[in-house]
Amino acid sequence: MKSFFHVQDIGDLGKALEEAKQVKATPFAWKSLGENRTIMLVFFNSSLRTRLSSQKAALNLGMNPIVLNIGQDSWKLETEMGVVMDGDKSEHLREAIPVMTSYCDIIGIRSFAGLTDREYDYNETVLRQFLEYGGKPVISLESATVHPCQAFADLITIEEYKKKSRPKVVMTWAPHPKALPQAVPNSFAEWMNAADVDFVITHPEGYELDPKFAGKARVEYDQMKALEGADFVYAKNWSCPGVTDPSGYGQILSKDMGWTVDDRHMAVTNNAYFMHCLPVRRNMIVSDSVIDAPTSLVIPEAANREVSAQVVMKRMLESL
Ligand code: AN0
Ligand code: CP
Repeated sequence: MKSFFHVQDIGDLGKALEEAKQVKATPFAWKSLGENRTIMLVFFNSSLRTRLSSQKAALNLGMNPIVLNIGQDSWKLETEMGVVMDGDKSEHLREAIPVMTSYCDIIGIRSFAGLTDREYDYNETVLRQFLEYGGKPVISLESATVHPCQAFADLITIEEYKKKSRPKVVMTWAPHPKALPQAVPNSFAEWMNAADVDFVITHPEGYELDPKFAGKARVEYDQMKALEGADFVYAKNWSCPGVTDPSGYGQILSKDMGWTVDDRHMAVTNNAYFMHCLPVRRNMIVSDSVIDAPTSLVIPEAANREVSAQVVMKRMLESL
């Protein structure tokens, strides 16, 4: 595997889930696979789960992880080509990338959407440069438009907890005070469309996801109607994807607290499990009562980030 951005990169989902089960049961069984191998984990943005689960997954495989926080540990990096570098950025990505990849076998990058230039973000401009100038396998640790390690962990979690072969999974938009990227909902939609689930997306008008990710998923604008009979409720905020109105890209269109997932919403579901990728703002995205209920999966879901990361790194090591 040369890159891990999209669901297609993992191949057959049934096989990937089976491998995830094995990795979870015997995490240290491939300890020699990563011997004398190094993974570099590069963070342009904050992280708790991704940095820790990726380091742990690498250690399980016997690999050496190196973590770099851009701008804090390193020089500030310029990411756009052709600019006069007379500002606060001391080094260009064009040099920094081949330097970083000269010290590692695999590289993972967290680089959030800027949410100002839709084309720049949706072309995955930063990640593409790592592919082009790095020459090493690249893992998106949430880039401008995707968060595949999260979506894979979400699918593993659904597989573990589902009570019927084809559960109803509802992804609902929820309010947030700051404009957030679409990477998490984009990837979740992409992975659910590829999985054997009855998938429904609900959000206020204007929040339509890019068709590349929403695919054939059913969109229901009435949140309560969407949630009826759900087996899994996946909450997430995202800013305007700019599909229907490109000028709205990255904007907050609604702060309607009626969309906060609470007991009233969960009451119409099929005693659904609650999921969120974390970090979550309590009583904005979800009520204390719902996230603290026994049906909340947020902790096992986060724990599965170690499993999804390990399967991806294992596949990459096997193809080096
Ligand atoms: C980020 C996002 O919504 O993309 C990271 C989620 C994993 N969330 C925040 O910045 C709060
Ligand atoms: N879910 C997730 O990616 O969390 P972090 O931003 O803390 O890594």
